[in-house]
Amino acid sequence: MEKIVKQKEPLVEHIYTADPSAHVFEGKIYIYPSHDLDEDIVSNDNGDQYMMEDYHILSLEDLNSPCVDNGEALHMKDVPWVSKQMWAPDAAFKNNTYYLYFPARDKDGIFRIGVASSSSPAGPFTAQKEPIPGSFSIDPAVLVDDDNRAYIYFGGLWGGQLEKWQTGSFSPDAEGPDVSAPAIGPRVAELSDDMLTFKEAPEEISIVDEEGNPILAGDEDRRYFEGPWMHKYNGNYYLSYSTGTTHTIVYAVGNNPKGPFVFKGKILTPVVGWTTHHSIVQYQDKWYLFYHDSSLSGGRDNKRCVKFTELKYNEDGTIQTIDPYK
Ligand code: FUB
Repeated sequence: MEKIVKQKEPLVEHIYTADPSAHVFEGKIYIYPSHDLDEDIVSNDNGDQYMMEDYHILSLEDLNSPCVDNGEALHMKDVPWVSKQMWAPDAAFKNNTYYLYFPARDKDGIFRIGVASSSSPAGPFTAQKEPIPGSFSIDPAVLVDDDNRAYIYFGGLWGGQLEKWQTGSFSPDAEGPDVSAPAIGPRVAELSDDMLTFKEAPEEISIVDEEGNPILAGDEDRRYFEGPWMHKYNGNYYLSYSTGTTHTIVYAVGNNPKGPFVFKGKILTPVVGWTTHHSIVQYQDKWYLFYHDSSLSGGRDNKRCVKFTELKYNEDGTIQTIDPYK
């Protein structure tokens, strides 16, 4: 049954959804979420409970319309290199084409990032036969900048395997740095003009405090964990992300798409469920935060639901912290 979606309520209830990447395409709001399976799987630190197999793209004609599920847009059976776990995707528009970027484990169990394309923002999408060469880890987010150059941000700790790439190649037993060492940063690479490959080797992003000191690995209230998002506000680049173990969405600001970014504060306090994952989008003259929680399943980590709420800036460009339950 269709219902008008209210702020801080699940966008859809007929399937479990998570990791919403929202964009305004062709005047509508399109949401690119993960699709959680309705299965009871015991949670562990490797993320084995997140066994997603396909993507359904949601859309809102406007903020007073029912949310539409546009059906299956891509399934892992149609992506030859994928073995399992199609995690948090994002989408971008360039070259008159819509691109879907998605992480998944390859046949060796290593997370890679794939790309698929479509003439419609709702799909269906056709995937490239191989992952993006040189890609690794999870949670791609793409910014097409005002000069039409596109950047992909990605990376996630623990099940997302980012610790295992510190030397530049995959070390299956590698662990994170000492708590007193700089935290591992997310990665950024400019995309090639055809949006299908990296134009350059990915670089590690530096997130620093107001004094310019790197955020340390033991600073779990501020260090990067997963789920990067990049948006621009008043000409500045806002990198926002999940702190994982402390369950908040935070942000850092810079004047270059590759950073460095200065840590600023908290956008979203903890939600029901272990993971927190978001996107930020301008629609007409307001800004919105899309996020998820596990309220629809009564708190099951791997059965989440996508929601949205208005996001407000202060006059100095800082973002007002949102409590998802007030
Ligand atoms: O949905 C699977 C994983 O959980 C995502 O890739 C992470 O960001 C976390 O939300």
